[in-house]
Amino acid sequence: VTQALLVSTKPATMAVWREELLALDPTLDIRLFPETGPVEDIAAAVTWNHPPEDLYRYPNLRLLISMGAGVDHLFRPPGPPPGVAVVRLVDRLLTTAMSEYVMLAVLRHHRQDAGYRALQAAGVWEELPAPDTEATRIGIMGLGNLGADAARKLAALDFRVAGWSRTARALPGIETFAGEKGLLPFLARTDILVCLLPLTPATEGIINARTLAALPRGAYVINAARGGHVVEDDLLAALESGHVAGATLDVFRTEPLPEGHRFWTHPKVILTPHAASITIPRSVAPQVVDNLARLREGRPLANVVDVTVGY
Ligand code: NDP
Ligand code: OXD
Repeated sequence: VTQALLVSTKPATMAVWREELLALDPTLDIRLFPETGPVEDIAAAVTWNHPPEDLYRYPNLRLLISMGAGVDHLFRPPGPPPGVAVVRLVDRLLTTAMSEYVMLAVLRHHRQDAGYRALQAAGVWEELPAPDTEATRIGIMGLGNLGADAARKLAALDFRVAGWSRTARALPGIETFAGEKGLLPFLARTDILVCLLPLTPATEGIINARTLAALPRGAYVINAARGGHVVEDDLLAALESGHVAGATLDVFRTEPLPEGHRFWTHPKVILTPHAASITIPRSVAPQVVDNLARLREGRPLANVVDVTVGY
């Protein structure tokens, strides 16, 4: 029987994926959406922001591979077809890039870059108060592949780092909090909040008026996870009142961020276009080919998503 792989993302990116996958396994039968051929042929799909209901058309689909670390795009209603396994990407380059993004945002805030740029623009020679690294408390929401790496690297810079996860985690040199019970104590000790959570029903809107109010006054917020984690009006209100000093945002409820959205021109917001960490097909193609071989040979899949919790 035919065991074809459906690839679906932006057209230009699909061609690159095909090339990288075929370079590793020339026997792969690859179909670029929407040119699927007979729907019965499709055994697996590697996708990004693919219309979720379309995946119900392939009666022999057994494996869904996210083209990113996040899988929320696969869980939009109606969600993945029942009985289809879901895997995601875990990649060293993706992790390194995310930690760089977080460190850049942390250091830019910590070293008062905006203040010094404004002084330079005004031609003013003046020093701002010296930052105290060991007294600066960073709190990372999500201690998974990305959060744990960022935590370790920020701790190596001598920041005081804590993390929050769903289940209890132990990481050397990092204070850890878990679950609903751990959330408010975690926020209360956090000067710089970093969100690296997956977007699930449990984390939707988790950065809201209640949680922002639990941060100390003058805290800074970095969201590089998903736009759905932030209640945008609540963050804007906290920036307005000065309770939150500023924010670095890579992800938004609507992407691209609509023209005229307040974040575009907000003096306390630094934004990037969902570019904190970009999947590089050449880097991740080996794990995709490996998972396809595991599927064919009936071996356990790698980087499996728990479809009952959505990450
Ligand atoms: P992981 O699945 O490895 O880690 C997720 C972490 O979040 C785990 O520590 C998990 O807890 C924790 N978590 C999940 N649900 C909850 C909850 N309800 N309460 C508290 N903690 C929770 O994911 P990654 O680190 O690989 O990626 C994280 C996210 O980053 C992705 O889902 C994606 O949305 C985003 N991302 C953004 C990119 C960008 O360019 N902006 C690029 C790549 C990813 P536990 O340890 O107990 O399981
Ligand atoms: C991802 C992303 O989840 O790019 O990998 O956002």
